[in-house]
Amino acid sequence: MSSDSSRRIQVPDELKEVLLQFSIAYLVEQPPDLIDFAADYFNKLQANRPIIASTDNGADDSQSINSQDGDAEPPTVQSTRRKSVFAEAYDPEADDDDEGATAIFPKTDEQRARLIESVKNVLLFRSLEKEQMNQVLDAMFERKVLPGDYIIRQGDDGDNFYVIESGIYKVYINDKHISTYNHTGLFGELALLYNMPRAATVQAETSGLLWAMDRQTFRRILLKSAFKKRKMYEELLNSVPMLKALQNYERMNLADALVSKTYEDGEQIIKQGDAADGMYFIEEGTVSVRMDQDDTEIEISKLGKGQYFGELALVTHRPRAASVYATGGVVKLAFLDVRAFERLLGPCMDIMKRNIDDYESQLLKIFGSKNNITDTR
Ligand code: 1OR
Ligand code: 1OR
Repeated sequence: MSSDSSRRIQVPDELKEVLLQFSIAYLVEQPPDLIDFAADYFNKLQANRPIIASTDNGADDSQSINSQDGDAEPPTVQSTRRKSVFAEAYDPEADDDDEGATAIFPKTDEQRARLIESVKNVLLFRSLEKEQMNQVLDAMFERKVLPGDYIIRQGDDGDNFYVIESGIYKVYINDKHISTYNHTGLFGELALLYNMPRAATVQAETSGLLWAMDRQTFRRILLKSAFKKRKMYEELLNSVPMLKALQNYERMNLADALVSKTYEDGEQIIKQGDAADGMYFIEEGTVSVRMDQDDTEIEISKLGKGQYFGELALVTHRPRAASVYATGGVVKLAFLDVRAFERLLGPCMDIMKRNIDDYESQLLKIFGSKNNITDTR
């Protein structure tokens, strides 16, 4: 969604989100004085910001570290419920878009393959379960555009949202060119997301191909599932002491990025020596951490609900230091892939590193020698 000059600078997602929401509020309300409006807007935003971390009992870092010890009690779920940021923008209970069946647009294999390629990098889709993803693919339809075509006009009601397969599209607000999409990206989500008139005009500069999804499907599948997911992971994320280092908004982004995985009793989750693709939070059940030692494996730790593992290899960029198995029944995990880990868990890095120092000293105790689990050279 960037113009040539803005593409060189990395804009943090949080900044984009806040500024976009502010811009929309400004555009919709059209107040006489921008600065007065901005001062008021951001004061309100600050006043309504959910209270986090510091008032919670036992939220200090030393407890976070101890809670990862095999013998420690799993941390309790906090009683102070934080309101999800998302809930303020969207309330699925109040959403009456739930009636009727979802449209299905039949596609050839070739079309479907192109569509999958186009939506591959859409963040909004990445966290969908397989079944929902198939619903989304079924519900999207192709739209060919010609140079000069208006796809969206500012002020209109929102009908569809679009993922770009090809073509160049220019975005105008009040007839002023503000950005350009170059053969990739998506647009038209704001009006559907916030139930507002179109915030901008989008016009095709070249011929191209878009994949569209109607408002109802968008809200039903994407919004509802994102909302449910945030609700579902809210408890887990609030129960992981390390994540208290995150802002509420950051924790919600984390919820969006998590993927649920289930393992049967005895099943291997991580294999020592493998390359790492992500880390895990334990939603339910217990896992056993084991290390190879003279042709056998010995258990070095047991972890339970609210604890995490698999972070070590991501932090040190080394192979997995240990194997991890589901024990004592079904284990439910929330998986965070390495890209999301790097994008979202920066604020927790210090705590994770201290915890890793703790592994080192345990290692020394158990094996009597330094096994170099964290040496990154
Ligand atoms: P929509 O449903 O409102 C117009 O229809 C679409 O243009 C909008 O969703 C976005 O997907 C897309 N502000 C608002 N809408 C934008 C912007 C934008 N850029 C792209 N769209 N910007 C803020 C300008 C003050 C530009 C941000 C780089
Ligand atoms: P990983 O990505 O290396 C295996 O994959 C995971 O097991 C590892 O991340 C940690 O999250 C987890 N030493 C090394 N890894 C451990 C340990 C551990 N405990 C859990 N993991 N020690 C146990 C300390 C109580 C020290 C070794 C004796």
